[in-house]
Amino acid sequence: MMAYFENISKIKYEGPQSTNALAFKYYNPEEKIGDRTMEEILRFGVAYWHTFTYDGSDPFGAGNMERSWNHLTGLELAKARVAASFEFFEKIDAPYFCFHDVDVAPEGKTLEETNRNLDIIIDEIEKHLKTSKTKLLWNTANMFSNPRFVHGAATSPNADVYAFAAAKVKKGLEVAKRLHAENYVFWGGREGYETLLNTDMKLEQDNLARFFHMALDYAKEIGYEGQFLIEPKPKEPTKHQYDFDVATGIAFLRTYGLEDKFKFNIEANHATLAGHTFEHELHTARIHGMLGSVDANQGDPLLGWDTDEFPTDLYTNTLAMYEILKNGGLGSGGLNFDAKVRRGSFEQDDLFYAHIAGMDSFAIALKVAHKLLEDRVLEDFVDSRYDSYNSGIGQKIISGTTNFKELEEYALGLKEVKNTSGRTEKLKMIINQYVLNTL
Ligand code: XUL
Ligand code: CO
Repeated sequence: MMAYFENISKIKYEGPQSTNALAFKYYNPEEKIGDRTMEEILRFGVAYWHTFTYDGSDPFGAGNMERSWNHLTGLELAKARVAASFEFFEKIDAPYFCFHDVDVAPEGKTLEETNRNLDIIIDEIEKHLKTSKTKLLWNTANMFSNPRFVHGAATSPNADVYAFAAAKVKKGLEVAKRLHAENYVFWGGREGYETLLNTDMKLEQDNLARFFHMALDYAKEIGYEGQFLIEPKPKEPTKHQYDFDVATGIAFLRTYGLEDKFKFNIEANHATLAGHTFEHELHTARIHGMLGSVDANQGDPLLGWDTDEFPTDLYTNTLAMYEILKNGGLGSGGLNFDAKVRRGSFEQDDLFYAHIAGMDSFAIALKVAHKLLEDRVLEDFVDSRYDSYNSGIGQKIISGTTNFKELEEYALGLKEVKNTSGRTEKLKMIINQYVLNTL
């Protein structure tokens, strides 16, 4: 069998003192953090599109990624990428991967031809899955790249496009069932609007909900039991996307009676595009019991678009892992690196450095977050901050046994209202100490 990464052997854990750039310094899959191993908690996934399909092109320049499969085209290229991907998964020790339909197989001129191509490649993937430890975290349908989706897919004003989108998701669910995908993702790439001057927002949102209901019905019909996930993003490519953020997504799901069937796939860079922190989105999903999976990446504060960088910010990752641990883990979800190497990092080895950087960063974050939780650093502070609700008038508010009249009477009887400090800086200081001292 041809080796696509022949100069790289399996990446091993060598510990924090190692100077080998092609080794894990902190990610030790077997190491136990609490009662589970790092591998079990982190559930890393490789994003097929960024790692095997992305060619480095941007709006100002052509593709420049040096890849050992670049000389191939069509189905031969698609097959080579599958072989390369499983070699990569084994060498980087990734338990999961994710893909869009068009990442793995070339689109044909017709839907039949596209599906035929997909079947050929899914056969290949299925063969590899039988012998590989790597599993499919999720798959999805790309309903934003092809020009037919210019006005959206399930929110298109054109019913023919809607039908086309349905056909793609139908096929996607069949693939998910066949490959035992643990989740199925909906990211609404162009499900939104450019201007209200030409948009019937109510009809578009109703149609999107109808689409989700039909997807659920079909999954039930074929016996696919993976978790359905919505991946919020506020904008890009569309000016305003309907799945703006987790809170908007929850409102949408509840409006249309879908809230029990969906959870969220939360992407760090989408959170920041929405004007939130990564942890805000994770937290919001968590407190509503809807934290499903994570697209682990980071944006660039100086740029402000979806740069999809590998997540190396220890502070942010720590606060993300804190939410994930408080959630009891990710269930059927994982940490999918929806991240790409920078255009300047065009050599093939950079794919390994990038994943090692992301995996080590999250391993550190996991350790720090675990220790923070073990020591109840934030828990105890937050508990004491809300202590006024444990007795007296606070307890009455919580138990719903008071009213405005009684509260007014209580307020009139107060001599002074005394607040205490929120201690933001003190808490940040302590977190820094944990980041530096935990390892
Ligand atoms: C785009 C994005 C997608 C989804 C899957 O910003 O994140 O790649 O993760 O469609
Ligand atoms: Co994503």
